[in-house]
Amino acid sequence: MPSHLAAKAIPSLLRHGKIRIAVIGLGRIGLPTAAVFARAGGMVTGVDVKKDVVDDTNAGRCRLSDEPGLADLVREGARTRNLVATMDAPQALSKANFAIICVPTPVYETKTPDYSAVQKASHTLGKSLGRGSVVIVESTVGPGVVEGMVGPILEGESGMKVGRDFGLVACPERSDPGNIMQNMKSLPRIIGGVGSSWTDVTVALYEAALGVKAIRVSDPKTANAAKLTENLFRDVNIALANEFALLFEELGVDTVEVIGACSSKYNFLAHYPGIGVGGPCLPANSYYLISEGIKAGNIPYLIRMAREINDRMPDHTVELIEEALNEAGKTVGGSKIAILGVAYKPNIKDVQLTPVERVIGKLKEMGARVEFYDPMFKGEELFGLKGKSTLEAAAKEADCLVIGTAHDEFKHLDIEELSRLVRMRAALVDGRNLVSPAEVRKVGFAFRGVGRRP
Ligand code: SAJ
Repeated sequence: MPSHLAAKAIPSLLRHGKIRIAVIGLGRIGLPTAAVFARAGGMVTGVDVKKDVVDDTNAGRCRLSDEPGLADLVREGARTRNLVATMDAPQALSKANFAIICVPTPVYETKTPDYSAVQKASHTLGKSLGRGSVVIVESTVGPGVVEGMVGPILEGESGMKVGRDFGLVACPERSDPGNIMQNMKSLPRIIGGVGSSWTDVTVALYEAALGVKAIRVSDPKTANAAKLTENLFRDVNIALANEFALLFEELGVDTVEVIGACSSKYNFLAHYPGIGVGGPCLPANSYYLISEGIKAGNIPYLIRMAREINDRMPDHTVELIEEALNEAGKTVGGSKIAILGVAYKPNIKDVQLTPVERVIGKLKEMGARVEFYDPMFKGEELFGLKGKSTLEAAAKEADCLVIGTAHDEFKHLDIEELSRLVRMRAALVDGRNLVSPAEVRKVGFAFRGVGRRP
């Protein structure tokens, strides 16, 4: 049975393999977390409901090929047996000093938070929770959800009391998908617990394992509020950039040129307009705060409006595609439209809530023959389409090229070569501010870009 560890003893206990850590959920956050704690000496048991993920981890294999540095760490963890994975949660959890919840928190169609995975993990954990252990929630949730939902479930299942018999702490993940290992080594973690002694041991654990000074905050809801604040700050600023883009297109002003000029001022933080905001985080996180706000009788208008603006951008991109094709003397219906990049952001293999999916769906509805090429999904089936294995194959005989993701491979497109591959006169629509409008027009394309001068 785990006992309440002293914070100052943590670094040496960790180094000497005396600390048992369970990580619930071995996805894009859980697997790197488990691997990093294992490297630091933790005896880590990863728990996942997917057998293939468990088997892969135990065999030292890692499918997150777009996370530099992770595969080596998983291999090392499996080789040393500091990292083992299981589907048998009670066995892993009953002996753990620390249990870290890293399960997804998407939103339902109704735009309300789906905390079902966190609830399920809390019920499972509560049944096996040992006195003196610490439950750490890394999943992103609304402020108050850890205290108000996770805590009561754990108490109900264990018969023990938060803060007296076991610890409950929020340490929301802050890692940038695609750069997670780098972030883990450099980004301070924000940690807030129910009761300072539990916060102490958690701060000691993360500082010892990650080697980065942690930021202590008063309680879990403050830690969760901080996580949402940094993500919603980004979402709202992207919405502002998108609003400028919609406006400047009408005024004949180039938004990218404007942002470039504004970036010369010390307190201007550049965000860019585009085809839309995707991923498991930004399109969902706002609704955690909106739902807590509504419960508290305060509706956050700006945050909600920002979501509406960002959610509008895929449709606006389809309007630009229609305009550009018309300028080329063609229509969407019957045209071959090649989408370059479907991932929700550059250089990662992830299409969760990607704005490109809605663009593809609308173009198909309008009768276009849609193809896509994405270096992260060569030849793979997505959105009812089979990805092309080369850029050239996708562009060949196309009536319109649409840039959906700013992958590195598209950073230096050979516009002249593309103009020879497509069925001229053709259109090129830039949804990620990647190409120079002048260069594209010079070789004969009809050009449109989000926020660019038409
Ligand atoms: N985007 C724009 N314009 C911009 C920046 C981004 O349209 O100026 C779009 C991207 O193309 C993408 C979406 O927004 O579709 C989200 O991009 P992102 O870079 O925010 O990537 P995420 O969602 O993978 O990661 C965010 C990060 N949050 C912040 O930077 C504040 C990451 O650090 C978080 O850990 C992550 O959310 C998370 O897990 O919450």
